[in-house]
Amino acid sequence: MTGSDTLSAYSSGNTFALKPLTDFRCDVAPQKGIHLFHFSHSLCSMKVRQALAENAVHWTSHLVLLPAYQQYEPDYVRINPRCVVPALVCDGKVTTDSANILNFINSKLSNLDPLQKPSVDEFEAIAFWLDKADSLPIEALTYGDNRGSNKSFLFKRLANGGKAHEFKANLLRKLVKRHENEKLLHDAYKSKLNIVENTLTIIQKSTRLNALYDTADSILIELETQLLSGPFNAKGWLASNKFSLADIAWGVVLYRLQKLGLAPILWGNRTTVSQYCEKLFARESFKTGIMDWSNIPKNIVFPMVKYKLFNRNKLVG
Ligand SMILES: N[C@@H](CCC(=O)N[C@@H](CS)C(=O)NCC(=O)O)C(=O)O
Repeated sequence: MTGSDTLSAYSSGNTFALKPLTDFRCDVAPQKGIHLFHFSHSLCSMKVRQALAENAVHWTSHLVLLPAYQQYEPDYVRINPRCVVPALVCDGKVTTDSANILNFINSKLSNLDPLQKPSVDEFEAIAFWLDKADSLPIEALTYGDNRGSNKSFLFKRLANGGKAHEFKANLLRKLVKRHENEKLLHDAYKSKLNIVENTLTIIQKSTRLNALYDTADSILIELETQLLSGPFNAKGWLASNKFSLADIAWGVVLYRLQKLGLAPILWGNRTTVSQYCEKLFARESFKTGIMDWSNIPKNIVFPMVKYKLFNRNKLVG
């Protein structure tokens, strides 16, 4: 097994995913203003919403309903060929990949006084920890199995032995064929199909899944070491005395691992990690970017009912 087998398919060390887009002109995207295509409960969307809140950026919301596979709708794939959320659009130009979007918001859209932000020479450390959070194989841990205790109902249902991924793979195979004459769509579906098939082989094989837990465990040990020896120990944050993008990425990742019931396994007796969580979850932008979107009936059930009533068999037909 290679190192990249135990990392997220979208982490910088992996070659499966299409390259992220940065401020890339797209005629079919909204041409004026700042727009976020996202899903309430998606981890990567959470990061971006928090970054927008943190940098006082006003934006327009476009929900992409993952349970309805709207991330595979041709209209959306023409904007984000990775077939995932989130995608950020600024005046008709698209930026994809959550870590890339976070950097874009920080450098191009921020309305913060530069003095409130970490200094330029902290950039490398911040990028390192941002990348680390991104490399955790959260998708496989979410869909893989139910070893976490007190896992929430939503996540218990998702870990169903790979059924959801088998369904996605079949849907993507159909889409590859259906759109063989439009290169952008054809290549996008093909690349996404590779990723889904690879994830499927991981979550259906306990030895590979065990290796993911080992990877997650060693990343959490690295995190604890940094918290104990870095700026957090002097009342700062993970990679700087000031709150940074690395803290946004880690807040969301630790929150998800907690929801998966994995806190006792991954950092049960590491109190510093728990203290870091408390500090992250108390941040005002965490409330705006994550908690304010956590209502399941409002953000998933009702939009899904509306979608099913008005778009029956649009994609999954
Ligand atoms: N970090 C990558 C991955 C994004 C990602 O995996 N998004 C998930 C939600 S957190 C998604 O859209 N999943 C739907 C799917 O894979 O079909 C990116 O931002 O492009």
